[in-house]
Amino acid sequence: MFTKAIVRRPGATFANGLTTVDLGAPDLERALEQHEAYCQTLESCGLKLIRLAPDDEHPDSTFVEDTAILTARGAVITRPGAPSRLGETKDIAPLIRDYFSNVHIIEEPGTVDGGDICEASEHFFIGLSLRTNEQGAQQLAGFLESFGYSSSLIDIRGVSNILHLKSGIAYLGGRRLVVIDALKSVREFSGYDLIGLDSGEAYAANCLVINDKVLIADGFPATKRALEHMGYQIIALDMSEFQKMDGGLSCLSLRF
Ligand code: CIR
Repeated sequence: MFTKAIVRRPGATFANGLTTVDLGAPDLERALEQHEAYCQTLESCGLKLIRLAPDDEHPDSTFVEDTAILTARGAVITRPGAPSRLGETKDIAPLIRDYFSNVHIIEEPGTVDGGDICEASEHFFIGLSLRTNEQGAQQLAGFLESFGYSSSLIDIRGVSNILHLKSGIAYLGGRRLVVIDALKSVREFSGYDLIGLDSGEAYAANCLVINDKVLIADGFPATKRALEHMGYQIIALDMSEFQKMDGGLSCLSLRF
């Protein structure tokens, strides 16, 4: 059960952030509205929000998920894989220490982006990507093991169109994973119930379970229907401006 989340509004430089998609420049006003709707949704799910002030020096800093891995037994401050994002942990680290007593830090030459880390109950899938390297993944696996969790590495470096592991999968609880086609045959996912996505709905893979609700991006009707049919209570949120910057629902908060 989550009770809190850290969020950070997009700063004035948001449109200067990194992106690999060709969807046009984001509109800051719309991004701010969408961010506020996201925050209000988290509050409506019972979370108390810890709101960091916007950070114009780091255009991608609204994607707070990439700066830490928060678990019930301890936290890990990451070392983001994009050089322009390295400074983002500066404000996050002291805040995490206020709430967690067991805190580790990914050290150079390791890099880890939180978007590559998918918690599935007692097990963690760690994506090896252009952002999370092998040294970072090994350091993280060791920290998770010290917390009593198992983990496995999933190499997504050859998978096109996803920045992070969680751009392509989401854990819904039990043995259920939402997964894009390109990751369906990953050996580590055998033994899970895989929920596929209709063509054209791959972006909806980044959905987010918040207590008894599932947040999904708006505009993906087949995914919404399928999840509702399975009994989930869905909240659909407009994510258009964050999608333009390669971001999804999970990226915008650190839940604990
Ligand atoms: C980046 O490229 O780092 C940002 N524009 C998007 C980060 C998205 N974060 C996430 O999926 N956890």
